[in-house]
Amino acid sequence: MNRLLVTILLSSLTVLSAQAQQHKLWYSQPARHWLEALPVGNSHLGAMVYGKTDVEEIELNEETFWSGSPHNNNSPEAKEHLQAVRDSIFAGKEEAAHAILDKYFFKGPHGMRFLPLGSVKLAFGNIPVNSYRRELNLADALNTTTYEVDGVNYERTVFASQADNVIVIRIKADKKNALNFGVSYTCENMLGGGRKVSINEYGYIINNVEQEGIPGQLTAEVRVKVTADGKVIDTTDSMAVSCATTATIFVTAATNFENYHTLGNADAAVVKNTWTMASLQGKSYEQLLKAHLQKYQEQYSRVSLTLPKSEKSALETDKRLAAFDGKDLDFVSLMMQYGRYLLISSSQPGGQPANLQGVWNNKKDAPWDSKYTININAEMNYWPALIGNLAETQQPFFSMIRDLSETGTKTAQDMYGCRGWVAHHNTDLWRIAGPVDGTTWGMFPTGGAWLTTHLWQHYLYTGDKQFLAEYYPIMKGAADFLLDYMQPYPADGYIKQAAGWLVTTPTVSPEHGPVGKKTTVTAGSTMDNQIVFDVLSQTLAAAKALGKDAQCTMHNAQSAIAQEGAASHCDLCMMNCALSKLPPMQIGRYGQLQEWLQDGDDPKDEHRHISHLYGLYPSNQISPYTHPDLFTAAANTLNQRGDMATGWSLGWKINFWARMLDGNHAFRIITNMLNVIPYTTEWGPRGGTYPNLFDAHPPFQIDGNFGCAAGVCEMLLQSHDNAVHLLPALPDAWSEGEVKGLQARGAFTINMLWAQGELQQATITSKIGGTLRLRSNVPLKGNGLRSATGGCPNPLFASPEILSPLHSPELNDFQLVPLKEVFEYDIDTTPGQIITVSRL
Ligand code: FUC
Repeated sequence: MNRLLVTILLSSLTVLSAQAQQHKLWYSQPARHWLEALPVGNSHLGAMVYGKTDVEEIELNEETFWSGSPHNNNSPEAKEHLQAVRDSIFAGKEEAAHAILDKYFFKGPHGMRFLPLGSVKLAFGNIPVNSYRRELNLADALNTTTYEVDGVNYERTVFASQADNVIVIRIKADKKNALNFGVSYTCENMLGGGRKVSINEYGYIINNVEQEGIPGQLTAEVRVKVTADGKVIDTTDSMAVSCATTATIFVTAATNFENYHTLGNADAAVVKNTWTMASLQGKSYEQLLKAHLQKYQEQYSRVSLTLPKSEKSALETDKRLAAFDGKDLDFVSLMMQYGRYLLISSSQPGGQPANLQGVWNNKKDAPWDSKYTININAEMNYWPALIGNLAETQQPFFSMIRDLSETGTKTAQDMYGCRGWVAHHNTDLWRIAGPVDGTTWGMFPTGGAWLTTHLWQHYLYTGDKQFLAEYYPIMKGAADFLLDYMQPYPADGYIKQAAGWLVTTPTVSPEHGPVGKKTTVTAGSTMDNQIVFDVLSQTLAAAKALGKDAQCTMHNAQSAIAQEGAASHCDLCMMNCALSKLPPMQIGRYGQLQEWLQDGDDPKDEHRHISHLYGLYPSNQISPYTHPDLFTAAANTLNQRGDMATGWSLGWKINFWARMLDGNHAFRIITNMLNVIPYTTEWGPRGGTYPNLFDAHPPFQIDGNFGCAAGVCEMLLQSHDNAVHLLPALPDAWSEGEVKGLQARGAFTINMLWAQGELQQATITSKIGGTLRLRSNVPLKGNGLRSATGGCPNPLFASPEILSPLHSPELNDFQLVPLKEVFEYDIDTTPGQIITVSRL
């Protein structure tokens, strides 16, 4: 391309770049509904701000305020019926197995629920206002409401500080003494009224509730303190500000939760809040704001994405969403950054992981209890964390995995007599690991195993061996469970070609069953086989990286096949042996990747769970370069399932199409997701986006936001398949743009600039050194760059060898998906080195 043209394009991008950092959600009306209100949070606390001018409402959450108390939900009757279940499944009598499972395996409660924690209300009186605007600025995590009344301009700023664990509400008038309003707090389960703690400071005690026989034993306290430069009058349980010019309200909350098995005394919350409020003493508003900005921006500003705007970009956010026509590309980068904003705001070290609604829920009975669904949803929450340069947001998730490895050890023993640990398709604050809801959904013994793959991915992105050593026992515990739980498919079983394969059973392919069966219960679903492959091969690779593979000490796996193959009698040997006996992936009669051992897929079925493509994303078992047949089968499955779905399923499909290296299709799914769903639509089959840009399943479920954010990143950068692939799935419509700060496996930070649909320049920072293999759709030049030869030189982004797939004998016409030409280069790097490559 002409050098002058490139220079012009690049300088126009610089102008855009400054604007891109201005990502805001804004509206010219107060929120009428929670799904129009704007979220702020610091992981511990969440708040939804309505921006009302008569009675402002700030709805609160505290991340540990759930129903119930410590308990487990393991069925003591499961073990004695396990063999009967397995026998029925192998005999093709899955419905009979289903009945036994429902009767004996689902005895405990079905998980507790995440509870709302009331509202702070600010009463200003019912006066008409002018020049109204409310906004959430993603660059600084500040929510601002401004308006004018009788010539006085009012400004409210709300933020949730990570630095000080407090929600700060600052109200200012631009005329002296013009500020008059009342402050109160309400919550349904509040015990009595407020208690005056100190001057202009009240504490409100709220008890949690019992659920399914598990007594409520949590006590929360919400603390509200008001300061103002006018008068503050405090009555019995509320306060009023009068004749002020500036007022600041501080809100914090805590419970007596210590961890999943221990609660503090009932006054523990009061003690925590007193400590928080005391730590604010002597700090000015400006200091608090500065500390908030420092902590927040350090994470948020690591990544920027600049895509062109259109005339629609200037519309207020709900109208902009409704008008989305595929040209306002800045809206795509807004959605990506909103996902990062929501993750920063709902998941920080020391806190709880983001649940189905992050940390925001105003319903007494939230959909699916707003808990952790670990057959896709909780995992999806963390997809943007590594690639989107927010690795520390995973810490609460990793703590939950550690907790589950403890509770799940008992579940594995009590329910199945297996070593290691198991978790099924759901968990909650109390880290239940037994199955819930019934066989159709809950009989998923690989939920915990799936979680551990995130530990390995963290290692691949960082190369952090200390981290790997710390979590290795948890990975191995998941592998040990699988070794014991899996069974050899019997020679007289009803699926003939499966004889001898090592399979999980009972299990499900999440929430979906094959044609001709009235149940989801099965053996060796494709997703399970892929998860087992990952967990065993990742544990083996971790043992190798940590130098543990020389040890051969244990040889007590229960499963017959493992024993039979365990010639050298150690767990790692058994893992190797088990890997060779897993069912291979199979390509069925419609050219699809089979979801089950049998060819039971319906090409007209548009079910939201596409579990068998776990191997395509998030895993890396389906490569266009090493297995073009599987890659084609995955494309066929995706096309058969269609482009519409619930919110989270759309989020997954963006990532799937990115992995299919088809940016145009991925963008089509994003466009489908940017379909406005009115706040009145609480339930429905078709996903989209609510006016406050929360993902609509519907109902609101935050995983779609995170899936979308991860998907946009995955379209721009991939590093799972033997190379760091620059711009692997750029849509034709995104012809120019710039991204900074994305992370690749191997601990590389990548900045890229593109124009006319082609990469122009990439700047790569190597954090830990190592050989970088670059893959690009255009030829590249740069110092030290040489044409790639041989296998992937960097084990951190090398893909594993999988078993060769089997093809259905009925499949005749199978056209491989054509691939674009790619260019590959190697370059050796040292820690801290910055490399610049450009288009040749
Ligand atoms: C799974 C999904 C549902 C929903 C729920 C929280 O069960 O099938 O669509 O997302 O989790």
